[in-house]
Amino acid sequence: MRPFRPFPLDRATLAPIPVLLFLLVLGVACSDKTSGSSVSPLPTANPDYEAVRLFTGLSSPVDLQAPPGDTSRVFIVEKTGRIRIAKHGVLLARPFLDISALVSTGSEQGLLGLAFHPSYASNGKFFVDYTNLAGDTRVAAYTVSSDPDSAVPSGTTILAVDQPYSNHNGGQIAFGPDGFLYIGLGDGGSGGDPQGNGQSLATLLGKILRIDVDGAAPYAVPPTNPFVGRSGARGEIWSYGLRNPWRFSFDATSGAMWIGDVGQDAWEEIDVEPAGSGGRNYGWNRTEGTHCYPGGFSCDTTGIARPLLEYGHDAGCSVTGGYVYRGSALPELDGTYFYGDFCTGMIRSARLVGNAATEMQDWTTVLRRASGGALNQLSSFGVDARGDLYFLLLDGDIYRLRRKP
Ligand SMILES: [Ca+2]
Ligand SMILES: [Ca+2]
Repeated sequence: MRPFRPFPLDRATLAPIPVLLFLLVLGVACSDKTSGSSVSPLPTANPDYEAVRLFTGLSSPVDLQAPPGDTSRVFIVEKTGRIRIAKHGVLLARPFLDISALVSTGSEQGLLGLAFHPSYASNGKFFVDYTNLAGDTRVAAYTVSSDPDSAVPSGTTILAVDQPYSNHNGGQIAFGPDGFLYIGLGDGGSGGDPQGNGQSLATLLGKILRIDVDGAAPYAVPPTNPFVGRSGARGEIWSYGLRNPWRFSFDATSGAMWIGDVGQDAWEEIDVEPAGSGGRNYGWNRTEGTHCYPGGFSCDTTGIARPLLEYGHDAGCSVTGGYVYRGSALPELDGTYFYGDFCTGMIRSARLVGNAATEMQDWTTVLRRASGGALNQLSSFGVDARGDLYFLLLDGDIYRLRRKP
């Protein structure tokens, strides 16, 4: 393990500014690559769209959520340990929750995810995923106070997962259309999955979990989970073979789960899982994208779910999964899935028709124009209760996609 890994770029021991230089060098070095097949340019998105900067000066924003039906507020997760509220488009000075005293913030660690209970309006419950001071993953339950813009400051840990390395902590949590809480966990870290966690059903690392936070305290395992009752397997597991599902989301209409799984050295992938299709093996560390890992021409791919999309490290180095657009403001984009790359700020979209990705477009210039052309660390996407789409940059800026006025 190296002492410092840029977030969530874990392939080089580099400080943030050298990372940019590194990427510039990488771009030059790869410009004449003929292998890798992902170089072919995609059509550029319609120039009538723009990204408008709404908020700036946040402390490493990594997630943006809204309680169901709350169209006046968005809640922004700062990796450094606070949840901020933007209300009617204005960032409130006082945080909704501040657990920075509980959180490790090095490399890929931090306060990483937020999910509002589907019945938040009546029960005030929400959940967070963070790295504690020992470097381990905690999922904790909190409640809102009598002030809707302020949470009760102490919560209850509902799930504890030891982390063997500082990187690959996952961190996305989201309620599915079935009302269960899904939790993304990376393979534990280092490189290449040295512990073989991705393919092991005996560990929660390298998985997406599904738990029932209402069925028991601290949670119940849904009896319909795919590995319940299998000897040696953890019942919480929903799907496995994931390296670092840094961001995943549910299509609000179809219920499908879209996963951006960060690759090792060569391939970044997007997986799509039809609603209710638990038990899938996404391949890591036997495969990286559609390719054998660590290389070679053949490997055992029996039972491995192939990604819907992949791109090579000529286009980026760490995929950031996004959302299927289901908002009402841009009806022509209904059903369009947005994703991007942390290292290059690339943004792309695709639509799922049958089992294939179609209508692929490149949106990178939309964000580049708005941000002054810099290489951006695209940490996450977000959607509000209206379905409007946001881009989050680790440097503290948040943008919203809109049609040019
Ligand atoms: Ca880890
Ligand atoms: Ca995979």
